[in-house]
Amino acid sequence: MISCPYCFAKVARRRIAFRCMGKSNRMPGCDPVPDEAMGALRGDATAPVLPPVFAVRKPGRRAVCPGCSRETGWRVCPSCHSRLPAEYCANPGKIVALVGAKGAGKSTYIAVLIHELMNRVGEELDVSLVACDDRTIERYKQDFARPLYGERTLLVSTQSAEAGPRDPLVYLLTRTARGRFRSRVESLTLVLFDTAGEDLRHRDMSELHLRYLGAADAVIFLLDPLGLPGAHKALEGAARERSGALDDDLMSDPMDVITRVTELLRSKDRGPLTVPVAVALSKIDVLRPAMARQSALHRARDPIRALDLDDRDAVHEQIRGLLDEWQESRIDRYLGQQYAHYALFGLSALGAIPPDEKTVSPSGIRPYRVEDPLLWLLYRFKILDGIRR
Ligand SMILES: Nc1nc2c(ncn2[C@@H]2O[C@H](COP(=O)(O)OP(=O)(O)OP(=O)(O)O)[C@@H](O)[C@H]2O)c(=O)[nH]1
Ligand SMILES: [Mg+2]
Ligand SMILES: [Zn+2]
Ligand SMILES: [Zn+2]
Repeated sequence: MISCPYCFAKVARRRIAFRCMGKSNRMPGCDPVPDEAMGALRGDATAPVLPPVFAVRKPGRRAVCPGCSRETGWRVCPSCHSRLPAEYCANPGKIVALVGAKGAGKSTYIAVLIHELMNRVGEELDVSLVACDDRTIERYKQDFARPLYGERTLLVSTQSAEAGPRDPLVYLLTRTARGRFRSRVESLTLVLFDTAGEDLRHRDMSELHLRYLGAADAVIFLLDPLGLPGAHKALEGAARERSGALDDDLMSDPMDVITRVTELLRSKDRGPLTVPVAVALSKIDVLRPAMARQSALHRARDPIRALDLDDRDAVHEQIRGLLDEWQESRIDRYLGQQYAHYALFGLSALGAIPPDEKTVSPSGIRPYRVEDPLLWLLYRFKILDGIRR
């Protein structure tokens, strides 16, 4: 069973479908037809016109089109007809749901996390990250990298999925684990879907979001300290001024998103939920330096090519302490009751408070501990070892 990374339908491997290659290079092939399933996913009024999709008895890598007898290797999801990347069919895929209130920093986090994995962190952990499809490359460039790293402007608020379809980012993550005697290569496909905070606040979340959460193998919650009233005193002056604006917006209550998403996950499960959840305080650069001094959070992680479990415990305890201090221990209590595996994190994607509403700090993007939640998830997925020292 795999989950389609585009429509999040569960697909049995024997139901993977194929699309005819169509006519090309004067080769005979089926004529293109309107693809209603694809049109429905994209929310377009007129369905795109593409060569037909067909099912086969035993889907392998290739199949012969019953219409034109031409061989094709274009595998698609039987529900939405999106192309399934070969790597996605071959490797276990993990769908990571990234959720949080509007403005919590989700899009910025994705932009910086991918950038870090492709550069510094990737090198440190011997991890390579490669986009599985062209749309991922295009989308990452256009919506994330170009504005943030190219133009040095902050990202715009993510549009509601109702306004138009948004494709997930699908990456193949490969890691070479160096053992004492031999090294082994492990791969998994990572599907990141950038939700709009706006879409998570409606009681009747869209069907796509429901399927998305239902298919999630892990959840990352981002909690904005600016949205936690108790955190006010701990904020840096500039951040304190700005956080006042959020108080009027009831929709920015971070706890709200957590309970809503948990209720949805619960519909399919009784007892503590087994899906691992990483709960991260985003934007920790807004906290006064005094807060962070002498703390676990302030120590940079040592590059050890594994998850440092002692460091993990220390950070978890420190965030728990902060929430407690801010009279937000209900968050931690609730998570403990609902989830069998949850872990608390603190991170900053930008590393500094933006000087205004539009631009990145002149000192540049200096992320801090952005990879921590993912490392913990890789550890839970058994791709990364955990060590105590
Ligand atoms: N200080 C600080 N501010 C941040 C950081 N990351 C994001 N922000 C601020 O938070 C704002 C919102 O960030 P986004 O990434 O767009 O938030 P989002 O969760 O994607 O919001 P929606 O798409 O509306 O749901 C940004 O414009 C920044 O001003 C950070 O690491 N530090
Ligand atoms: Mg966004
Ligand atoms: Zn699909
Ligand atoms: Zn054909």
